Amino acid sequence: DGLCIYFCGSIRGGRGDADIYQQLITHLQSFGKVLTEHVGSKEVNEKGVIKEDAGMSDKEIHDRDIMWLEMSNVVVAEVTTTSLGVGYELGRAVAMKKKILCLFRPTPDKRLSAMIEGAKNCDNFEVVHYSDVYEGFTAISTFMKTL
Ligand code: 6IA
Repeated sequence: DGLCIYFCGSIRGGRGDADIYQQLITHLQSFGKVLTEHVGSKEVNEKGVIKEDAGMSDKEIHDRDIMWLEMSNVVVAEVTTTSLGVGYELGRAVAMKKKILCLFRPTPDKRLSAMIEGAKNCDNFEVVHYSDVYEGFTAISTFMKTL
């Protein structure tokens, strides 16, 4: 149907979880259109873009992403790899009153920012801790049913 999904994941913050982003994006595509498919792309590393988006200035990237965020009905963020851009997108999405799901894979030496963990509420900001991508799929499916 016409559901627009904005997926957030680290780019310049580090591409260590890019494979997970790609799998979560593929799962999200069964619920609607993912506007930010490139976040999972193997063509993107923290230095830049090999193919797609090449030639876009940072201002063009920012303005297009904010436009997509405004168009979206739901925001799903993988927040395990710390990213300023993802944190910024989440803050903007809260201000736009979007429905938000954050997915975090805890490890003994890593805790999620209090500004994300603590933004959790019963209404439109959900934080789910998960351990493997299949649990991530389940969290997404459960969240999508609440829309
Ligand atoms: O601070 P980060 O780069 O980790 O921010 C990542 C977040 O910002 C993602 O959720 C994206 O939605 C957005 N973002 C950051 N860079 C880009 C980009 N190209 N294209 C689209 N969205 C982006 C930048 C490529 C660059 C590495 C040259």
